[in-house]
Amino acid sequence: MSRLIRALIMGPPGSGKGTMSSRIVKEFKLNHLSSGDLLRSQIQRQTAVGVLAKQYIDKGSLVPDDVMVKLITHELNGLPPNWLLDGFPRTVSQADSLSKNQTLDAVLNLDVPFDVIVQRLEWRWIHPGSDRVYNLDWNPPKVPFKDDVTGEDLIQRDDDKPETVRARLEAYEQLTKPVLEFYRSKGILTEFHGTETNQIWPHVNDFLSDLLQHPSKQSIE
Ligand code: G5P
Ligand code: MG
Repeated sequence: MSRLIRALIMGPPGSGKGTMSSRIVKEFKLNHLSSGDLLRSQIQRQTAVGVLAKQYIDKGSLVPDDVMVKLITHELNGLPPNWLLDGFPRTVSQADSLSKNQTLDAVLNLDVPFDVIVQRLEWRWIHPGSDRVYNLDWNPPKVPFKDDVTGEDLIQRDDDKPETVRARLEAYEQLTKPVLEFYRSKGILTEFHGTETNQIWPHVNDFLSDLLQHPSKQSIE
């Protein structure tokens, strides 16, 4: 499996992008870059980008395009060309900028209904040091509220409050859904429908295995 893949994973907040990404990364040895994890690390370190981003994230709004494009471009330039990008692009303008700088092999969209998402986010706890994701109901930590690997405390994300989740879903509907159309029109979008990560994962696995064996199937400059 020597071919390099540059792929995006998309889907509404809470659709399981992070959970699916860890499975993909493990199976296909891709570098995972999550825009949300990156922003939370900037917030934790109180950088200028982090201070600015927090004002938007806490309201459930998107961080301005110019800030995001600069941040992600810088990170991607430092990665080998074998990555899975999660949470970027989230606007058509971001998608446009990305297409000027990078070639993409695949865009995967997790089409999970909104009604199953809200409950999931209420029950999500994360390990801030590693961004490992748990769910009290679905994949609980071995010891309650402690990270399985380090034993450190888990926390809840500030933007997982129900009113902020509603704002995030609205931002998704208005600004991010058009990005799906952007990639659909380029013939590079593959959709995965379902309500459970375990149910969607075998299809994602088959799709990426197939892409690795038939590299010329898709890809846009
Ligand atoms: P993020 O961090 O990118 P979102 O809103 O896109 O945030 P989020 O919340 O990280 O996405 P996810 O990664 O799609 O969700 O989902 P996940 O964490 O894997 O799973 C959610 C929960 O469900 C977990 O508890 C998991 O265990 C559980 N789960 C998974 N599968 C199942 C299942 O099958 N069943 C059950 N029952 N549970 C399951 O972005 C955060 C903010 O940063 C800014 C924005 O303000 C954004 O709101 N931002 C940007 N702003 C502008 N442009 C960009 N490109 C930006 N990127 C980030
Ligand atoms: Mg995530």
